[in-house]
Formats: sequence, structure tokens, C-alpha cells
Amino acid sequence: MSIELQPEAQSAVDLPQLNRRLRPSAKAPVRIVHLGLGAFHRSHQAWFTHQASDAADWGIAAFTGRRPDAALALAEQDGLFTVVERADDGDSFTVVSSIVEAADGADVQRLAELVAAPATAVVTLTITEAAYRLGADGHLDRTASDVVADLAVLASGSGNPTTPLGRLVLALAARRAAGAGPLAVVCCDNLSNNGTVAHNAVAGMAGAWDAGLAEWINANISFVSTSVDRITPRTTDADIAAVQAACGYRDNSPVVAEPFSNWVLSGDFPAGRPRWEDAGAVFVADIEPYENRKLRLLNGAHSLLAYAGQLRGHTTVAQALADPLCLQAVEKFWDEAEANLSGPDGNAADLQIPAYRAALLARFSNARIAHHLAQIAMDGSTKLRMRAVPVLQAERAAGRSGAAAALMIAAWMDYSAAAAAFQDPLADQVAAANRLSGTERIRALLGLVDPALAGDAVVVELIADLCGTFEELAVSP
Ligand code: CS2
Repeated sequence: MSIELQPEAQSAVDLPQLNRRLRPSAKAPVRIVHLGLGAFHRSHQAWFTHQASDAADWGIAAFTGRRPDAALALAEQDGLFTVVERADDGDSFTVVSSIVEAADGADVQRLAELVAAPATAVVTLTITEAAYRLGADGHLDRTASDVVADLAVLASGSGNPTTPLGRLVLALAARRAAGAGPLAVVCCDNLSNNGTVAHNAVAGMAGAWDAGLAEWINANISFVSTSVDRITPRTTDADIAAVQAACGYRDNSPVVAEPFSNWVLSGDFPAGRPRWEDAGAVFVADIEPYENRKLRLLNGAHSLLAYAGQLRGHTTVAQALADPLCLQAVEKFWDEAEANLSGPDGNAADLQIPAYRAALLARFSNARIAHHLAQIAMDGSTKLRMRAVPVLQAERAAGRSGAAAALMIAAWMDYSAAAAAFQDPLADQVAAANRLSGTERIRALLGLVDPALAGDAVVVELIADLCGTFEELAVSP
């Protein structure tokens, strides 16, 4: 009797692992240091760098955030990994070789060594919106407990900082001491004016430690603003198995992304940069119109779907969008957002919003991308400040209610009280606010997102009325 082996069972044992022997590719010299080695970095900045015509000159040393796992896995493969571009009608696979060193973020000494190296020209960041530790005034919150702890470490001159900001500040101090000159810090997190935010956070942290370092940073470090875009869900075991089956090798770090990708950048690169434009990156003088379009239309709809969709019992973006109640809420929010967007040179038509909206509907509906709402729901108190608050404020200033933007905030509030696992930098304060009731609860929760709005009785009442809109089904655990 013969036994037929399943192809997966065979491949798990027999297939070779992806590495630079299996796929020979020279390691480019490190000229980019990245903080925040995760799926998005791999599908976006690493992918753009890999596609650049001068890729052979630009290697990335990527550091993880809290855990070393992603670096350990990637290091086993000499930095190689597969980008799976998942379209409605099938997958395509690219082995990306731009990451030449993957390191544990806790290895601050290596980080400092690389940032201080004269060859290093660019530091890119995907450290999450919340990691910039901005207070409601747009400046570094020096009272945040991890900021306080890192400042104490920096002041003592012994031990290692644990926040990405603290680590970067220490590394920049090493560059200053080495006399290695200017470089560009390129923020790739979804924040309005993200270059300014990164500047305020880094210079704020440096200044609280050493005024001379802050001055040196202001004079030598260019903070480039960017709008980054590529839907990239977390990699699953099924994705790993799919790569194995399709590519004939084992890859412990593949990343699945939509075919669409976009990168708009604005700012100086005093020590040079790769030709990212070869992969479609766009360099502009005024980034704000593009950034606001992306943050409010794409990310705003994402947050709305994350809270409304989960309250309605959905798990993924595509599922939530197929629910007419969620779709209607998104369309109404887009109408409000669109009314307050202005284009480059004040010409809103240049932003091609109708086409952008249609494209977003198509991208969100890609059911082959399982983009989990729970992943998007994280860190809502920070995200809503960029995604809902500016639209609500603009609508109020124009004499309208801003009800669609307010509904996003109301859905977040409902979700914060119902979610089995609520992840947020202000989770403790949110839990405390949720122990209050009625208007007091709404005001306290709103105060965590935007204190000024919490002082507006009309807005508080509007949000109180909107709470409960989506709570027809319980949040799935
Ligand atoms: C999402 C983004 O998780 C989130 O907050 O809105 O990660 C989004 O998928 C990307 O910005 C798309 O470019």
C-alpha cells in the first residue's frame, strides 16, 4: 500500500531555508538604520529600498522594538524575506534583500555604533504613533513614566534606555561625539506633520537631558515628513505555509501586503538617500495635502471600521465594509473629511478625491487580505487625534455638527467599554473613565483624546447621543 504525502507535510521537513546561500545576493553596506522592524517596515521602506536602482549601495540595519524575535528570525535568513503581493486575483512573490543586519532593539550599543558611523545617512522610524509620547499640546509628554525612566538612565550615564526615543537620542549623541555630521531622520508613522512630531519628540527628549545635544540636533538633523501607505496585516502561520508551498523554500518572516504602495516625502537628505523614486516614491515641497488625504480618508475609515465593525461582530476590514451600516458611516465620514481637505496650492481638485475614495473601497474590499480590525483598533486615543479630531473641529468651525467624525469617537468609547482586550497607551485612564457614568463618562473619555473638545458641551452631548449606534452585537472575545 502506498501512502500519499501531503505537499505541505513534505515541504516542512525537506525544503531549504531562505538565506543568501539559497538566493545569492551581496549585502549592501549599511547606510540606513531603521527602528521598528515589523511587517510594515518590510513591506514598505525595505521594499522601496530593494527596488531602487542604487540598491547595491544602500543596506538597512533594522532594529526591533520591544522584543528581539523578529530580528532573530530574520538574522537566520541573512535578512532575506519574501513580500507576497496579494491581489484579488492571485499572489506574486519577491525576495527582498535590502535588510543586511537585523538586530535586537535592546542592543543600544550596536545602534549607537551604526548611527555614529559616517556612512550612515538615513534613520527611518516605524515605532508606532503612540511611541512619540506626544501630549495634547503636540510636545513630548515628559511626565510619561517610560520617558521619565529613560531620562533618568540618560542622566545617570549608565544602563540603557528602553523607549525608541531614548535609544535614538543616545545614538545621536554618539554621532555628535564621533563628529560624523548631519543625517536625515525619516518618520514613517501615521501622524500629521510626522517630521515635526519626530523633531519635537527627539529634540524634546535630548533637551531634557543635554541642551547642547538638542542644539546639535537642531543644527544637523533633518526631520523628513512622509506619508506612507501600504496595507500590511500581521503575518500568519497560513501565510508562512503559503510561501513555502508556492516558493519551494522555508521563510520564517514573509510579509503579505496589498499590491498598492505609496510613499510621499518632503525634506532634506543632507547625507544622501537611495533612489526611492525608482520604486514610485514621490518627493514634494508641501506634504500636508497628501498626508491629510491619506490620514483622514484611509486611516480615518480604518479606525471607524475597527470600532464600529467589531461592535457589529466583524473581524476584518473587508467584512466590516460589506456591512451597510458600517459602509454608510464611512461614506458620511468621508463626506465630512473631504469638505475640509485642501489640495496643493489650495486646489482641492488636484487631490482627485472621488477617485481616491473609489480606490479605497476597492482596496478595503480585497477579501484575500485578512486585515484584522483588532490590529487597527489599538492605540485609539492617539490615532483619533489625527483621524477624527481635526475633521470634527473643522466641521464645528464651519458651523456644522461633525456628527460623522463624532460617531467615530463614540464607537471608540463603546468599544473601550466592551472590548475583551483594550490596548492603548492610556488604557488605565480609559478604564477609570469607564467607571464613571452618563455625561461625566463621555467628558472624561473625550478629555483623553482632546481636552478642548471635552470642554465643549455641545460635542459632549452629540457624542453621548451617538454612543450605542453600533452595539447590536457583542464584541467577539
Ligand atoms: C491602520 C494602518 O493599523 C492602523 O492604524 O490604519 O496601519 C494602515 O493599514 C496603513 O496606514 C495603510 O497604509
